[in-house]
Amino acid sequence: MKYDFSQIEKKWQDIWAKNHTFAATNDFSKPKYYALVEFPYPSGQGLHVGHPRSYTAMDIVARKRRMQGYNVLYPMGWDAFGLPTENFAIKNHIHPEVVTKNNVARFKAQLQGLGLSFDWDREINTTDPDYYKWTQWIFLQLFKKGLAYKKEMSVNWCTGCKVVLANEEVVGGVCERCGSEVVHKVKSQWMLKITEYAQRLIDDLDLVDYIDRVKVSQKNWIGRSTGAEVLFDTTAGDVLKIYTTRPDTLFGATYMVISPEHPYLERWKDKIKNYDAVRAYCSDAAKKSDFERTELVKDKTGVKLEGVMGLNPVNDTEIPIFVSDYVLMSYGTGAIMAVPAHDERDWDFAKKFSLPIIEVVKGGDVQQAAYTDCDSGVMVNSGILDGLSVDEAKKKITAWLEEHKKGYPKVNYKLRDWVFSRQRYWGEPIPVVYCEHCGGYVPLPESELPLRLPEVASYEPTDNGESPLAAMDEWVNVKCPHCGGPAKRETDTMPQWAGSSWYFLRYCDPHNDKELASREALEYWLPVDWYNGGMEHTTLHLLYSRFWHKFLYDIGVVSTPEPYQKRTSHGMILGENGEKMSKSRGNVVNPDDIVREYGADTLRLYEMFIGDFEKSAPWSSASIKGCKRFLERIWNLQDVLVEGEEYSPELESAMHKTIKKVTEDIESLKFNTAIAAMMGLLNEISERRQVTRGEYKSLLILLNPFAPHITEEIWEQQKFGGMLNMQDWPEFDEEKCKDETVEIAVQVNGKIKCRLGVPVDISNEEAIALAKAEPAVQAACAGKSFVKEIYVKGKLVNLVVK
Ligand code: ANZ
Ligand code: ZN
Repeated sequence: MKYDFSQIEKKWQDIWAKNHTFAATNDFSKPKYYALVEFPYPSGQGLHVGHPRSYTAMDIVARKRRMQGYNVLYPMGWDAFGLPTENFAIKNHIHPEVVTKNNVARFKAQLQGLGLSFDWDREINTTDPDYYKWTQWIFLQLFKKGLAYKKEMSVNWCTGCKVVLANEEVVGGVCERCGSEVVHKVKSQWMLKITEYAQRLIDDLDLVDYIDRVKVSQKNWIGRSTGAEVLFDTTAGDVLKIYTTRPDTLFGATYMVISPEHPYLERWKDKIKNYDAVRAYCSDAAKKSDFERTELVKDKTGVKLEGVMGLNPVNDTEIPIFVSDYVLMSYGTGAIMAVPAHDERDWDFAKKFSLPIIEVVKGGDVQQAAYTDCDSGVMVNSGILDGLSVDEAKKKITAWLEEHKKGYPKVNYKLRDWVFSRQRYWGEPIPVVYCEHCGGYVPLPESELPLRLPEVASYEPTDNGESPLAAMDEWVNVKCPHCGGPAKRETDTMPQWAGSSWYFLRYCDPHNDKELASREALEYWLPVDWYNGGMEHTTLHLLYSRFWHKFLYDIGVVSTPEPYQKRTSHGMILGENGEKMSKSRGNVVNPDDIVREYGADTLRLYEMFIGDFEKSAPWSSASIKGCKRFLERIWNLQDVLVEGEEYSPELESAMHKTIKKVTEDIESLKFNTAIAAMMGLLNEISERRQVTRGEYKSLLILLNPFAPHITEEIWEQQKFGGMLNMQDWPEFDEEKCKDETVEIAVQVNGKIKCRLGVPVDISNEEAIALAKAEPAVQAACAGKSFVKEIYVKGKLVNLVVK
């Protein structure tokens, strides 16, 4: 019989759906396993070949765990609020809800066509009012605890989308989504105090098992630094506070810089003689993005404040103060002491403005370049610090500053509070009203949740950048829930990151209308045992969701401090030409085409075989054909099947080794080598032109997580009994996995000193090293040097010493 993949795949997908085969049970007495992948944004483009890479990997883990006896939760849903849907709706005059529904239907059909073992009974959608009710509920709890607040601030304004962007959404000075220029604009925004959790978000990385690069990039993003705040007197009378990570270099501070947004500029209006020039410089700076101000330019700009000087607290030297845009108001104190000898930015600036460069750590040539990598240097030109190491100098000067009330130690974080407002329609309404009488924002009572998105005539943001909700008078004007007086609803909506910050909790109990999930279900299922997702989500989604989870832990909703026990990340799938897949490059592979031509099992197998899971890999049409051929050969083994539940003696070792390899490789993301091992086993079986039932069964079970349809079909046709996906995962015997050994003799100067068992295929180097480690050999060679070292394969090691 021919391998008719399309008929087989359809058949099994229907059976699994009808029987709810992969539904997690609510039997909380069983051991549980929670496998998670990032739920997709249902875009109009449909599934990308990148999606199945992550989904298949975790599907393999989920299927294997079920066979190992776990109650497995492997859920899927839709992260469906967001701009692309809204932009499509605006352009085509279709309600975003309709757009979302259509896109979800297409995505779901595509995912089901891949035979992924999701528990579809727990499907969630962030745009469903029954879901976003709880997103709003979490917001209210944050608000009540003072962790959601409104603030006038300079925000990133996308000139294309006409919307405020989070810092994370600005990439290289342009909008991450549309590529338009991003400028600054002052707006009142909802903010979430993620900074309050900065230290715990670092510390608790010790509790979890994330791959290193994820931990490192989270830490860098949070950006903890230790240093000191130092108080500089000024001739204007005010004390100018700066933040430095290098208080040891205080004697090398030859000027100061304050940020264009620093409030002292306004305050010193009458004291700054060139105030007009300073103002003009500041308004130019306001047009630039932070990225342009700090990363892009080597050529530093600035204006010296005429008439105000700073006083270095360690030696009372007067130093000039500049305003320059390389100092940001949003970090530290918005003012710095500049040490050109040991900081590159300061060095560039000092060269341009001919400012003195004073070496305070020995080791470089500071007139030629800033000497920055100077942790091991010795202090010079630094009074009481001379001769000390950098570390000692930091401690001593900080103590001195504290003693003289000129400064104190300080920890800073790069992490900023999370800008949580969007002036858009297609997002969760923020459930608060503004009441003059009550003097501010009043939360809606929880009984009024969900606060539904009302129907609007147009989804277009208004020209002044307000959400289209702002134009709906009858929705906006309400009674204050507190005093009953006239109040106005908040018209901003939440950012797309809101719904995905807690979705993994909802899967635990998705139909609960009393709580976001029952305590019992959360206690059973959490933490997520293994979460795989894209590296691009490391600093945003992963950090945001850890923050929300910690907050929910603090208010007693969840019982674990961390949401995800293990986090791994897959590499991207590139086009056949090795470049990123994109429409403009014309190298996009559509998974539907592959499924039609080769079948879902081949696509799955291929995506797992394509290379090291953690690295990016180019698409290859040739090797997808190889995967198809492998499955056909597995299918054709039916023709050479013989009786016998045992492994035949010739194959026993190969069987055990393959089981061990596949069992272990899945756990360490080495899907490609697991597949290679099964291919190797198939070759050995093929050479013998027969396979016992016992051998075939084990091979089918091992392959089932990778290629679930074909294996299930063979299992049924051969009447191996029951459903394949419910079989026990095969065991291996460690003894039988050992390589065969031979006994060799070890000679020193022609005399046999001992005998040694070694693997048949041991290398020369290994054999010689093992021989030398033998006590009898060491005794014979003590104090002598080796003249000759020979390994005669399978026979002896001969050592000649003098
Ligand atoms: C003097 C100094 C000497 C500095 C030296 C560095 C090297 P991280 O490590 O990223 O925390 N800085 C402080 N506030 C700033 C701001 N708002 N905008 C731009 N730069 C600012 O960086 C801290 C260092 O960056 C601080 O230490 C300060 O320069 C600068 F050899 O002070 B340093
Ligand atoms: Zn009121």
